[in-house]
Amino acid sequence: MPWAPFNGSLEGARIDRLLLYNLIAFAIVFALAQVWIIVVMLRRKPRGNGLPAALRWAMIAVFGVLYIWTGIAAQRLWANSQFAGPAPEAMQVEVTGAQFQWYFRYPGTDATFGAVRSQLVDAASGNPLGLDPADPASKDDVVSSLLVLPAGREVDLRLRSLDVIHGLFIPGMRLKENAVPGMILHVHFTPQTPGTYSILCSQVCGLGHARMQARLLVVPEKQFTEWLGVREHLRQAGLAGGVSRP
Ligand SMILES: [Cu+2]
Repeated sequence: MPWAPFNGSLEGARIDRLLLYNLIAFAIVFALAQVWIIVVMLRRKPRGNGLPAALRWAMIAVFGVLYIWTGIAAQRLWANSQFAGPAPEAMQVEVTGAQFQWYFRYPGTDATFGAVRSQLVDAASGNPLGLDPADPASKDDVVSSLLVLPAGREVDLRLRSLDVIHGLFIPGMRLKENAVPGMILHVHFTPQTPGTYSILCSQVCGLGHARMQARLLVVPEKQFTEWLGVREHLRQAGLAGGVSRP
């Protein structure tokens, strides 16, 4: 679709295709309905009992099938992506929405997210997520305001919110899921094409909602490993407390 943002994810092509089919199907229905309205208006006098019964039933059947197909196709696409679950080897990244900023957390070499405590949340002192220093698993967690992902690898995002409902929206990945306080929601996708993509908030979450934006950087695997390695090193050296700027 030429009017849609560039799609950089593996799953996006199927979503685009479904959107296009829906658009074509309903554009045809819309055009036929308009033609029919004009024909009826231009007819001088009513003829018989309107449409022949066979034609009427045929139209109902065609529209019925079309509506049911639309519903099933969309449901299958959504269910496949949501309920099938990510592959076990998918990369884990945590996304936290807060008024008015996105934070991205990588679990580090131990592959375990450290404990977070709401009492410890303090963005000014560099701990915006409230990482608990007493938990050994939190020592190597990397928190970034830039989402960097390797191309061609499936990512399992866990979404959290620190305050109100936010909506993680990455148009270039055809991805949208809410971040709800008190819940952890998962969404998975596979970024494919290296490049920079916009990350927005799709829920009106307060006065700063419009500037709640971030960037997704899709890079080759090697570059990603280097980037994460540097972040982990800085973190362990105590140079980057909670959050590291890109
Ligand atoms: Cu928001």
